[in-house]
Amino acid sequence: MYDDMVTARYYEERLQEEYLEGKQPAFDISAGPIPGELHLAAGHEASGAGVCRHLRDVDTVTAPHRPHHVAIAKGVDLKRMTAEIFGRQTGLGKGKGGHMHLFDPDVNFACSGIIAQGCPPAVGAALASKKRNQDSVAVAFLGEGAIDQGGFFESLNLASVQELPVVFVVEDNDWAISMPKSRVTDVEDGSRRADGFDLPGVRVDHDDAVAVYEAAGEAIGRARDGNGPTLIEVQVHRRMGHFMGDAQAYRPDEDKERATERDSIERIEADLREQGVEDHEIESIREKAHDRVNEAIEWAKDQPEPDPEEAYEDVFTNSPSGVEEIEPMLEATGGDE
Ligand SMILES: Cc1ncc(C[n+]2csc(CCOP(=O)(O)OP(=O)(O)O)c2C)c(N)n1
Ligand SMILES: [Mg+2]
Repeated sequence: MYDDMVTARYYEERLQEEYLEGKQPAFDISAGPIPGELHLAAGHEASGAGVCRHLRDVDTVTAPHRPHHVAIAKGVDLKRMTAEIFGRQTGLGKGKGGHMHLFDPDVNFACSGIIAQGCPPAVGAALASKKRNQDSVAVAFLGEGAIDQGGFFESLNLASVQELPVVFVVEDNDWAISMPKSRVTDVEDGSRRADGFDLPGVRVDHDDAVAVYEAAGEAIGRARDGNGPTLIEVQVHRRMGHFMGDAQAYRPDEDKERATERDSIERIEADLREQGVEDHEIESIREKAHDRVNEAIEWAKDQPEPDPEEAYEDVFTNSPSGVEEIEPMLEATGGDE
């Protein structure tokens, strides 16, 4: 878990540096080596690491727009993920998706910029697992700002009534862009959303990887054993702005300080030391993580740009030139569907 967490934190520190290159002076979001928005998950690492430690490649994970810590903990190919973020041809989505749309079928990972969007596909994966009599599970990560979305409620309902092997993990960082949680819902403990669907709901009220690991172990075990879904909410912290370039004028200074004073990475380091892990062992994990990240970033930056000719390949749309492209597609799929 420590490895996943330091890898994620350092990865994002490096992405930040790369992202800012060429964006100034007017903060042109499309300029520089990483075009588009970038949402960093510093302060969320404990949740990705604690949950994904229980998962295998065949288990499905869906994540939202702040996905790096989860993707890394799930074992997504770091090089191809980085190439995707840099918009390169060898990226996971051939450079078409960017950092919010990472798909790695080898480890059954997907994320989306549409909040709560990951819930229905996770339920679908869980339903498939049940119908096939497999013991794979699915986990949907979402933010606390997404817990009033219809797709979330419908997913909880279907998962509950069909007793599907799925776990919903709400990462509560207190903010949805500039909107504090208290202005969005009167339910302080989001895991209580489970009550309305007669599901177990658990809240981990501090972002401690071991506490998350324990709560997730129970929930994932229950799902694997055929005993249905669980909703977990984990208190995490948004150490950064909503996205890179967010001046956070809406956020009180004390709140920013609170978010950085509790660092789950320092906490797990302290835990490791307490259990007799030596400083040099901790340092070695950290160094290896840094090397792996730097290697992935160097590799990605060397990759070719996508050929503009391929823009309409692998996408659910017709080319601007028109209808003639659709007819062969209809034929291939068997008619009017
Ligand atoms: C369906 C939908 N509505 C609105 C948005 C715009 N949007 C992007 S992120 C976000 C807030 C998300 O907050 P939260 O779920 O708490 O996740 P966090 O950013 O805090 O990690 C919103 C409203 C969106 N992406 N999708
Ligand atoms: Mg949030």
